[in-house]
Amino acid sequence: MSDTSTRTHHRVCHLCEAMCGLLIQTKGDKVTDIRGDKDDPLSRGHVCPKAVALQDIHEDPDRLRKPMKRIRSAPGEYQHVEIEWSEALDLAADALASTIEKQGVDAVGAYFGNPSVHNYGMLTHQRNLFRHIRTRNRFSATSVDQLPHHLVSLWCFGHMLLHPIPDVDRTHYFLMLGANPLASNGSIWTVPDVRQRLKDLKSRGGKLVVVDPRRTETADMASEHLFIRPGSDAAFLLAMIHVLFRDGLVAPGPLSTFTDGLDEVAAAVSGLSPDWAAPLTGIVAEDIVRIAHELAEAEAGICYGRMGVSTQAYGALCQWAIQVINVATGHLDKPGGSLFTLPAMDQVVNTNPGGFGRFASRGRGLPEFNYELPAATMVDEIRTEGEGQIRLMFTGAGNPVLSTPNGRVLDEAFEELDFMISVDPALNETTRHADVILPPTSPLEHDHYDIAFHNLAIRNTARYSSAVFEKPEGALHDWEIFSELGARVAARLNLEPMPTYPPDRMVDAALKSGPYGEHTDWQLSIDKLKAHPSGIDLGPLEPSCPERLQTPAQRIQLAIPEVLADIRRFVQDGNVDSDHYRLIGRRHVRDNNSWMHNHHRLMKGKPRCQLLMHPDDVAKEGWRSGMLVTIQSRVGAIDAELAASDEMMPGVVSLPHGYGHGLAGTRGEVASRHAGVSCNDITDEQFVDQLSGNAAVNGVSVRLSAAAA
Ligand SMILES: Nc1nc2c(c(=O)[nH]1)N[C@H]1C(S)=C(S)[C@@H](COP(=O)(O)OP(=O)(O)OC[C@H]3O[C@@H](n4cnc5c(=O)[nH]c(N)nc54)[C@H](O)[C@@H]3O)O[C@H]1N2
Ligand SMILES: Nc1nc2c(c(=O)[nH]1)N[C@H]1C(S)=C(S)[C@@H](COP(=O)(O)OP(=O)(O)OC[C@H]3O[C@@H](n4cnc5c(=O)[nH]c(N)nc54)[C@H](O)[C@@H]3O)O[C@H]1N2
Ligand code: SF4
Ligand SMILES: [Mo]
Repeated sequence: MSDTSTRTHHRVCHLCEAMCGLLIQTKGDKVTDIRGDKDDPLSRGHVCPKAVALQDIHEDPDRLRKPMKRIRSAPGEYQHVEIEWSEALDLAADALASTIEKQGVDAVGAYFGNPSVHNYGMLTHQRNLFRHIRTRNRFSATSVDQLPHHLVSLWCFGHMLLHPIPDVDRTHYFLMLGANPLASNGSIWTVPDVRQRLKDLKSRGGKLVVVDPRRTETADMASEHLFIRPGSDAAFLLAMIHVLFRDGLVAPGPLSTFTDGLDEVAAAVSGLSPDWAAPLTGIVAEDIVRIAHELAEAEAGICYGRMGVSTQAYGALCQWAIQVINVATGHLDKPGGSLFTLPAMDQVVNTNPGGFGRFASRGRGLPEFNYELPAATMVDEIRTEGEGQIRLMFTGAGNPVLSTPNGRVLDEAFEELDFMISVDPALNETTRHADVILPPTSPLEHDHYDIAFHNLAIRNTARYSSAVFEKPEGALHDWEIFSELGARVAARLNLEPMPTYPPDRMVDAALKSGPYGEHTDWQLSIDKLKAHPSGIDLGPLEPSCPERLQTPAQRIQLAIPEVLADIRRFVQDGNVDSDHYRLIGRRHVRDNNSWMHNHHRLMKGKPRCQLLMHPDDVAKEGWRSGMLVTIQSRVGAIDAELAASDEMMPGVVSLPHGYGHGLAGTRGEVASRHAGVSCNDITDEQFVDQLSGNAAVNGVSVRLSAAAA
């Protein structure tokens, strides 16, 4: 007889970076309630509206439960049919092995999406397959997102994962650019209940200043909001640095004993005054001077920038300038400033520091980072003939057709491949091209430890979640799919297979040997975390430099030659073209990139896939809200419904990404009723941050016209 008792499970929400603690109530095999866990030392009971989607994902009738094989149903027409696991794994392994044998390892391309970082089995076990496939054609969502952060952390602090984390609970002044944590719940900054924390900052007399081309939900609650012309943040930040030097505000304090390069930085910005920056940014010189003074003079202050300043034409330059400001003002490595974490499973010690530019892409010569090429050039590597051309594509937890620039062309290119394999629970815009889809268990059917995001959290805590439901018979976890496939490929290529341990055993070993492990009073282990299911508080972030730095001499390096050269590129470029509109993105608290539009509870309410435009611009064009406009870029055109909004900076329009559902061969009943259009059909794969290769999905130059009836 099946178990119908009511139980309460402790669980971490893995959907975004905030890692909220949950209490999930179940009766038999049904979820009956999901709420915040007040005893979680990090999230203190907070949840956002997406938490309930854990149930919706689990129960989604469109979620794949068995592997799918694509068959031709008529000339040019395909359909996916269910097959058994053994057949699916053999099919995938045969294709991988024969591609490698016939065309070489670089003929295999791989793309990993954002949820792969939220899934600990995927993080630990990708290697079980890819150690046999050391292809140069690796891509991921990193290069449509936070690549500039990694590059700057590698250059300045010596490790791509050593990111300064805003200590919001103890700060007095917070300068935030290109981030909207009230919608995103924070990024490269694990900060559950960010709204309350920002409110608290204001009520203790502190100041929040938001710089964004849109008056976002976060800007709305800020002490001050400044519109900035998309893509011009580098001018604002460089002029701030100029003011710090000019007005004698540079005071690194204890950092000065282990910081190199401030003099070179001073020389590089000597001509870049606020008067130079004002016409580029749209921010008056007096404001730039005042904000530089306010931040420098604050007892503890933060300069932080995220997506909006990372996925733009000068993303790496912006992220570098932000860290220069934190160092120059002495706010780095100080309570109330930005500090490095010391997580229980320390990725900075456990992973390689990263590397840059060791090889370049064949097609466009874009640099690798951490053995990955920029996603913006994936299509070139599929289409450029010759040695190293991708013939087989592997995707894991990604939807690049909707999430990478010029996705429409990528959609076509996937159809030109010899073979495609996707590890994904969805039959979506990307996986519809796959010859084999391998769907993992649902999140509630496996355990979880957040390997990635404890490294980015505002407090050091540790929390392990057991599976809520047992794994259905015959199903495989993500990590098992990688192990099974790895073993099969190894057998076919006569290679040594990798030994397989479940991820909890790997995490257990890392916890025991980590900074709170066996040699400390904490004695952290998986067993200890199981005995504390709401998590263990390991304390606030502490100053940790220079010891924490991973640069060869444990010194902060600011004079990065590549960046100094990029300043000259920026100054020459100027980045003003006033007769076009600039397109930027937008997130909503009930969206999660492209993959959570199939859940009714998240899709209720006003339509979201609208083009926001300032009312003066709407009037100038002689248009009105509700009409369809055509948005045309270099690569293509889409039509979207117009909505006038004084949230927008004049000259700038905003459309969310992740829409464009309902394509032939996909499965998603609710999503196709809220299909929308994909803004990445018009973002430009040639428009990248030239320094890092990161896609510039913000600040795209577009022309608008009334759509034909
Ligand atoms: N224009 C524009 N484009 C953008 C952005 C933007 O702001 N504007 N944002 C960019 C950013 S920050 C990111 S991170 C990328 C995201 O880009 P991607 O990661 O490529 O896309 P997602 O929409 O997150 O797709 C996630 C996929 O993972 C699957 N999935 C979910 N959970 C699991 C799991 O546990 N296991 C497996 N195997 N699969 C799973 C889902 O079904 C879905 O197919 O998009 C980028 N693209
Ligand atoms: N609800 C929800 N939460 C999410 C996600 C989601 O899709 N939905 N995605 C998750 C992921 S993968 C990520 S990476 C994070 C992202 O987290 P955030 O970076 O906080 O995300 P956004 O809301 O995209 O904020 C980017 C902001 O940059 C602004 N912007 C655009 N161009 C420019 C510019 O040129 N200069 C400046 N200064 N600002 C600019 C935009 O108006 C926007 O407000 O969110 C995560 N959380
Ligand atoms: S903020 Fe929402 S989506 Fe993010 S972890 Fe918390 S409940 Fe989950
Ligand atoms: Mo992201």
